[in-house]
Amino acid sequence: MRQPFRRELSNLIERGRDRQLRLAVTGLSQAGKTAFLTSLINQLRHAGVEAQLDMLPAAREGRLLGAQRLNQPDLGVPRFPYDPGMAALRETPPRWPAPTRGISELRLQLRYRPAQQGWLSPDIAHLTLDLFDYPGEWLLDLPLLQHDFYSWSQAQPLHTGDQRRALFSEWLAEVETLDPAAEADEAQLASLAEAYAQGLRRAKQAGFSNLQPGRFLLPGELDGAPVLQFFPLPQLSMSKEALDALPPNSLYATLAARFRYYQQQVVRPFYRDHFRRFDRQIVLVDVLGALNAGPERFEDLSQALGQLMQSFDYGKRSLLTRLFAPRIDKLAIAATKADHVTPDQHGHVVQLLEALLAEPLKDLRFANVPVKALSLAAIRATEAREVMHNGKRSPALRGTTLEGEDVLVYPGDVPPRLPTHDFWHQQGFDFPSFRPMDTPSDALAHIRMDAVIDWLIGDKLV
Ligand SMILES: Nc1nc2c(ncn2[C@@H]2O[C@H](COP(=O)(O)OP(=O)(O)O)[C@@H](O)[C@H]2O)c(=O)[nH]1
Ligand SMILES: [Mg+2]
Repeated sequence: MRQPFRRELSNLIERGRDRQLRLAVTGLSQAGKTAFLTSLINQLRHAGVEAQLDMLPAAREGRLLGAQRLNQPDLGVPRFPYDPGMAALRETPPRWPAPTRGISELRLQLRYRPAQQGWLSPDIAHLTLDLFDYPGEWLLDLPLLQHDFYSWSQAQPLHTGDQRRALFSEWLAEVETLDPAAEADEAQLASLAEAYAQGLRRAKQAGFSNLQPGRFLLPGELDGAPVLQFFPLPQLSMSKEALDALPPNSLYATLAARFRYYQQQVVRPFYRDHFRRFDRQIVLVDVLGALNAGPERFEDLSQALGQLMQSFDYGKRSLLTRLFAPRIDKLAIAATKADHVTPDQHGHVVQLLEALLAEPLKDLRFANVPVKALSLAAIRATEAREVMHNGKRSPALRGTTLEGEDVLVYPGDVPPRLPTHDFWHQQGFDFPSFRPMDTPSDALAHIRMDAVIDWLIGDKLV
């Protein structure tokens, strides 16, 4: 075959099989997933005209023509509420998109002009992007699939950290008097399960992340169902063998059976239907929020993310593995809400993110999966300014707080490493939550959405 022809043909095959991309937007509750998806859709829809996407070559070169919503493949799942989210952002005063309470999907078709025009390549090509959104609380159920009831009970961080232990103290005191071999008392199980759920809700309120089971926080359609009436048994004094041999009506066996049911009937279908098949992934982390919340919660977030990333299948893929065993072959990890700090701190934010995810990053590097770490603001709520301070220029942020107060602040220095004891005690970190800015143009203001879009899908738009 002649060289040019062969190249054309291989381009064509390449495009043909990569027309579709499933992007996993992962992050714990409040990480910024819904804001990210809203901004992603918004930027791509306005790519040709108003969106500021200079870091994305297809947009910069004017080849990205825009994006259209298509009917999604799964008719049983609600559509991602993009229009309501945009409407909230355009209200006076603007509001953040409403928190996610269930699963939703969106299929976006991008139209672009291939960079190299040849007699075999089409004038206009398409890339279909499948996106879905879900409550972050449910994501932490994925690590629960790797456990049985015994190991799960032991893995729950109920005794680590003073603040966390305090939130569960009453429940712990009662659970520690239970005899695993005693006959299960339904009413007692129901009330202890409710008390455990309350502990999880309080811990969530207090900013903790590593909270399982996720449906206890946001039950969805399972509200009040007996499948949610279990809890871990910490500090078991009997051996696993002895526990496994207990009769089915014993307390231990009853809780273990409910745990298995939850795993098989709630978590596994969620994983199978939504998390098994992904091509690319972005992990969103509210690093700055964790820094604001203090050392115990910062460590808790690190634990939760480490566990979580073991639930995904990473690795290079060939045409065959793509067809039969899809894998995530490229990944971005992003510190969200970067507009909470001044631009000179963004480098440190990324270093801190890398330190927080050091363990999972090591595994990814070992698996030879390309990963990019960056900081971004999906929907920028502040403007970077400079103020004169003691005769020197220094950076500052201007924004409006959620309460409607206009402020000019310097939120603090971000440590480039995991914060030390001294950092927490001397320096700390403090910033307000901002209200979104008015959006005069169609495209939302952002920080580095273009860089992240380029990393995640740019290679498919050539
Ligand atoms: N300043 C700022 N705040 C953000 C940004 N993205 C999200 N937030 C804030 O974080 C909250 C949670 O975001 P959301 O997308 O709902 O998180 P999710 O739970 O992961 O879907 C929002 O209500 C905003 O207050 C951002 O880019 N900039
Ligand atoms: Mg959400």
